Amino acid sequence: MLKPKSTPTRELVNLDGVWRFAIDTRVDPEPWKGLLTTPLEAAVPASYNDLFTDAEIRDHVGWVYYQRPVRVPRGWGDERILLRFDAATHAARVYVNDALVGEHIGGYTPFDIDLTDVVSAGEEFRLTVAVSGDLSNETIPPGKIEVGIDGRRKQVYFHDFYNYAGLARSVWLYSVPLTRITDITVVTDFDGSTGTVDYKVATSWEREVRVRLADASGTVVAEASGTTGTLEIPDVTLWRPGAAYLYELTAEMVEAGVVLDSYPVSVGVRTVAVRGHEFLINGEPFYFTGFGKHEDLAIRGKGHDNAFLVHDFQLLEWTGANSFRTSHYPYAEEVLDFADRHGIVVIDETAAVGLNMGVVGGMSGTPPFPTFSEQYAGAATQAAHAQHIRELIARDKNHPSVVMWSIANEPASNEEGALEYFTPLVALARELDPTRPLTYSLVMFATFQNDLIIDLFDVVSMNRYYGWYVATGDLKSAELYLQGDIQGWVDRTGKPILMSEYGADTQPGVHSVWDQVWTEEYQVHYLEMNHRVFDRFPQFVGEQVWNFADFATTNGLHRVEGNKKGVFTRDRKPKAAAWALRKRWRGLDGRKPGSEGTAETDGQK
Ligand code: GCB
Repeated sequence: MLKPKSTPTRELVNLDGVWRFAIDTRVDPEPWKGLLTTPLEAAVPASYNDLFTDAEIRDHVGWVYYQRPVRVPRGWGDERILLRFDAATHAARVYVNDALVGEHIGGYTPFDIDLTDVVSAGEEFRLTVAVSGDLSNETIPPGKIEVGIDGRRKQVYFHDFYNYAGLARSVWLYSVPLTRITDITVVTDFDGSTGTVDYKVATSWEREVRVRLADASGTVVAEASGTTGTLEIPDVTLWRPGAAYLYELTAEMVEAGVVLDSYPVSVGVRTVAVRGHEFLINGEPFYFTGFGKHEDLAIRGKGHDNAFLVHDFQLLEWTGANSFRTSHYPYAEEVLDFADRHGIVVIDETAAVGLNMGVVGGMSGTPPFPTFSEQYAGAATQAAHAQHIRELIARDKNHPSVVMWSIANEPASNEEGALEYFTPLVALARELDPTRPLTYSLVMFATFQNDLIIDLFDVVSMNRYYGWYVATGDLKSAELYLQGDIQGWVDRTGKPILMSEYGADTQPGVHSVWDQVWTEEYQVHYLEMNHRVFDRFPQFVGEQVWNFADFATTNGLHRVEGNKKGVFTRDRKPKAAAWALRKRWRGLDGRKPGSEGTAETDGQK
């Protein structure tokens, strides 16, 4: 899927700003048929939940409406006119004036609506978008709506982060030529100093296609024609973790010497593979350091914010992190573009979080009813999950930073039905992208003895909280549990093993000379204990701490102002653990994890 871009043949208008806003219980039944009768306005992009002081809006179940006037540029008479939502969480219905023009389900992937037949160049129309944050067994992530003792509908879900909803990413009106490029796919490789870029260009009509590849200085290094082919780059500069290098591939559709459409994509030449228990980037063993993150900010909720984007990447570099996982849903595309440009490695995760009734059973892990049943994650959920995988790979397949797909976070992989649920989804992901390894993050009670699906996947990603949820405050026992757990996975699988979550809630400013939970010292000692164990296993390919920053959680949890496992606070102040990680990951304490080499004497760039 091509993102809206300004090219010699395409134009775009950004529709971000302040839109009229209302919840469905406070407007007429068909509010799109006129101006929204509301005193409220909402910022776009932003989740709507924390914008207002009204609790009824924050936890609203049902539709909300956003509305604004839009004028089509007058020069677009001979173009196709498209509307792009980078995300509408979790479902949207789009109206132009009085008419429904399109719908989409899935809160973290973009969608287009073709308005060519319903709007006119130079004219203004009323755009109304109904957005629903509701989760059910037909959405990913799944959830269910319960009616409370007071008759109120309440959203229930099985992940801890707050269910922010709304238009959290940008909205665009854009033009494309009538005869146009509809998709571009690139797959890269290299042999010695020669790089190769296999490309495929899809078009709306059969026309001549030309492709050229320019290096970072703009010099054209390879050219080809045809909808598929291979470009060769002599003396290639590879895209490497920590040393990004991007070429630009421009595809053109041509008729009688006239360029009908032109579209550029960034290309990083790199390979990814799993060999035995190693994770290879460009044929070299790679050790992931970094975090599970969230899109989560005060007031904006999951609203994308470029200032935080820049600052978060600065903090990644400051800690020496080389990677992160897009826990627990695909992030804004701007984030992946930034990672491509700055050499940060990404594990790209679907929004399939909470496929686990065992979580409701607490530490016993005993589900109140089976997870993989029609009552919860059944055929409809699986179909939504498949569609989500299609949309994720369509959007992110060309990003060099993305080195692995995470198909789910903490599914009930130990429960009956897991294999039947995941087998077709894994097959689908492999068919759509044969080049990237697959993983899923393992919940604590999915053990090496009872997990049913690991054979489908390439990398074992463990979420483990020994010393926090198990052996709380007892790091000596925790160390033994962790050692035995990892050893079990090593013996069972022989695959690369990654710790995709480990962490301890920490209130900044709380201290102790003893190992007491919630103190800054405990978080540091907890991480040190984990690292001691990881370093004993050559099969270990990485460590991603839970979490980069503190984040908002759902109302029904016993947490104080959210999840405090961040090594940074929600406003990005370092806790003691951030300094400890910086030491380890920058090699300042003697050895960089995953390296056999010596200490970096000066970690500061
Ligand atoms: C987990 C989940 C993550 C939670 C975390 C926690 O296992 O994957 O979403 O936030 O535990 O802190 O409880």
